[in-house]
Amino acid sequence: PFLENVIADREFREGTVDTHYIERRPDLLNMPRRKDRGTKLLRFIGEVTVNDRLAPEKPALKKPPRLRPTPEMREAVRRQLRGEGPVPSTKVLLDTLGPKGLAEWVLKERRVLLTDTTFRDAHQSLLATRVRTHDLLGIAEATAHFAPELFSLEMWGGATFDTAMRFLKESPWERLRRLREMIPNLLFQMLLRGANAVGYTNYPDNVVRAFIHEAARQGIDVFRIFDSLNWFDGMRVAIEAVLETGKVAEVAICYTGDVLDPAEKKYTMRYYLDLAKKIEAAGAHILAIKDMAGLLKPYAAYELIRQLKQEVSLPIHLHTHDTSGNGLSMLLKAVEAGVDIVDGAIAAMSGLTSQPSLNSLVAALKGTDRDPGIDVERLDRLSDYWEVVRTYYAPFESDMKAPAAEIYKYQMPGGQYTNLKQQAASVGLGDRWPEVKEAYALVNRLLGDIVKVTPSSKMVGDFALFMVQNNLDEKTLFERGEALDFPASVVDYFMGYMGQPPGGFPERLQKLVLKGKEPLRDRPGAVLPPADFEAIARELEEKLGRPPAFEEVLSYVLYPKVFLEYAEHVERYGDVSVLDTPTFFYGLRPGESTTVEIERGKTLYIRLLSVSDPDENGRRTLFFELNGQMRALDIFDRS
Ligand code: 3PY
Ligand code: ZN
Repeated sequence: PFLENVIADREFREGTVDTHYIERRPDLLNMPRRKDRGTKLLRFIGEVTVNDRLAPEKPALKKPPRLRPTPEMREAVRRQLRGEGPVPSTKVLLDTLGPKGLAEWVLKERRVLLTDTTFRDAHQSLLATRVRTHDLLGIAEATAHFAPELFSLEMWGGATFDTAMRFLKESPWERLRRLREMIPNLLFQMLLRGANAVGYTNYPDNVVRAFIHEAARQGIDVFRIFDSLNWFDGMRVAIEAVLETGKVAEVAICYTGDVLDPAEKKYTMRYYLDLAKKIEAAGAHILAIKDMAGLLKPYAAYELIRQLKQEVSLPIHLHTHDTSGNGLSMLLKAVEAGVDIVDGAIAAMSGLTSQPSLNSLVAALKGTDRDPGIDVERLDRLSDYWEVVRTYYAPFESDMKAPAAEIYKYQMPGGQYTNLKQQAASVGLGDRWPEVKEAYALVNRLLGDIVKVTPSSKMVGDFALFMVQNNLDEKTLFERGEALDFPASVVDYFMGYMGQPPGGFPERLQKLVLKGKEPLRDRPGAVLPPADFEAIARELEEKLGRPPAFEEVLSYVLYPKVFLEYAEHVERYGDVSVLDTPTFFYGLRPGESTTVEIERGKTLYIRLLSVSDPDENGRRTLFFELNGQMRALDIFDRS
């Protein structure tokens, strides 16, 4: 089996193996994958069809247009990859010039450079992070060829890492590798929560380091690093690790408040300029302004970018959310002030809590001296694809229909604004949403006005729900707090597990929450015992019954329970990422069929013929056709 596995292995066939190949790939020692993949998939489809479909009625879903690059587009990308031609590949620039050279190149570009967030933040913000690898792969080749002028694709990290395993039952690592294969010319960018990595709490330093090294090895080029409290120490280890990899350390300042508000005492221009200088001194290659809630207003953006440009010499990359509807005007003012790179999303996945539309931005800048030089027609074709694919995810859409200027008051990050509303509804507070928003603002004030972004924003959200559920206001919180058990995230926060907020913790509230427990005053990463990866690999081998790959050890360290449940799902149903999204979410109806490419050149044709009524034990029999053969399957109906 070992030789068979090696010969079948993609890395081996491509001839990219190095001397650590065998050591890195213990999975090659496993028995050949069981040949019953078809049966496992039928079982999964059966379960979804009978029990787990997202909606009782399957919506009429169209197939997305298949976008094929023209021969000219293919030639242009081939030239890019050879380092020739009018439009350089940013990926080739990084690989040849290194991160500093790339940053110098960015500074010299007159055009404003663009990052497309469609593969990560756009769907995290609009569709609860549910977009599947299958649909990303469906547009990957076209994206590389229709928009080769992009600076980068943000396509990994943030909430996508755990969501992939938790809800989509697919491997985030496999997503990265497969996209990398199909998109050789664009920089891949990820969002990294500093010492929280892609999680919700601080990890030991060696975990953060190992995660970054593995992500870099597997294809991430640009690491956007932030700390959820703008605590510089919380980013230090991550910055150092990225610098070791030779990839781009893009270090972020999270923007909050209103820098032009004369009443602003904490998050002032001086605050941002000082933090930017610290980031520059730490060796960052790019400075990011991460406006996660869309609070940066157009004229504030102009002033902020103008002054940052005077005081730091790094390229500036601006990220925002369009919740207020002012996103595009804000980006235009930032472009006027000299911002180097900005984030947007493909039209059909833009707007509201997502990023402003790249298509609109490109159209607005056409013919100006900072024209991004991208063909808007081609972006529109990419949007045609997303317009159809987005309909598959309809159950994850929020009911937000119009821009909300109230975001300036409530300050909730893009994804959270709609998520928290659903969370409130799920705990029976649906009709008290206005109170939840007010509580969110109140909690922020009680905490001393903190930066709110994952994970600190989740904590504020949990705290706000807790206030409303317990009918608390500022006064009764302190009167009754002794007797109340605060949400786990709130306790974690006051314990210092998310780091230290600028200005410290409000003491009275901290005492109330911690009830005598001693909080950390140091960096959690420095006091948490380092992960013993070898011992963890052995422990995981026990559980899986096979030696794990290193990436699996990392997934397990970051998300033990989620990873094990995912691994169990794979064991039971095989790799379900190969299914098309309508089948994955809604199953099949009698008479419907689907084709599944389980590996290159190996396709299963599956048709559901009929579903019986349940027998006295609640079992239904499903008749399938699998590559021309009849298959019957019993599924217990849990309804
Ligand atoms: C994340 O951390 O997932 C974010 O998108 C923060 O804005
Ligand atoms: Zn964002």
